[in-house]
Parts: sequence; C-alpha cells; structure tokens
Amino acid sequence: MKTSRFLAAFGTLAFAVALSANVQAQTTMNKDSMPGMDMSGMKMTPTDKGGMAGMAMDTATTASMTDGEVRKIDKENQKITLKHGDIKNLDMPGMTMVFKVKDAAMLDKVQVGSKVRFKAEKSDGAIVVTSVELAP
Ligand SMILES: [Cu+2]
Repeated sequence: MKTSRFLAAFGTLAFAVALSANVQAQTTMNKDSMPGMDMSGMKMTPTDKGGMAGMAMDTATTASMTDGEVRKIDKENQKITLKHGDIKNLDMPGMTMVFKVKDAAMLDKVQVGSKVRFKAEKSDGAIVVTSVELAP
C-alpha cells in the first residue's frame, strides 16, 4: 500500500512538472513569433494596394475596339492571325499579324474570313487579344 501511494504521488508531481514546462515553452514561442508576423503583414498592405489599383485601371480604360479580318486560327497554340486596322491604344498601324488570345474559347466565335472587332492589350511584354466579336 505504501509503495503504490508513493508512486501515485510521484506520478502526479511528474505530470505537473511536465505540464508547467510545456506551458512555459508555448508561452515563449508565442512571444517570439507573433510580433514578427504582425509587422510584416502591416508593412506590405498599404504600399501594394495603391500601386496595383492604379495600374489596373489605366489598362482597362485605354483599350479600344479595333476592326480586323481573321486570316488564320491556331486553336492548339491559342493564336489568331488578324489583318487589323490601327490599334490606337498600342500605337500600331494597320497590318497582318499573329496575336495570342487570352482564352482559347474566344476562337470558337470566329472563322477564317470573319470580319471582327477586337481588343488588344499589352500583357507581360506580349500583345494579347482580350476580347473579340463579329463585326456588325
Ligand atoms: Cu499589328
């Protein structure tokens, strides 16, 4: 009887020590990691937001519809060859050239020989057709 009571008491004590050590370790970790995360999050938000919003709006307002005629469609590579008029927002005179299209599904609406109106924009250094519709 004596032995088992001692073991029980010792076990409780050991548990209590382990518990308090564990709590201490957690408290220390939180103290170290929390302030660092908060600061990096607050620093990035204001500068990023202002710059990006302005750029996105400029692109959207300057692109205008351009007349063109489809010469070739390359669905596999998501490309279309257009004989196009002046593209004002890109400062480009009329010519026949290959464009990348933003979405392959856009090519389903047109055929070789179709008269179209389209929007072309510069994206990552390449010129991309962002929308196309049959000319009225
Ligand atoms: Cu061109």
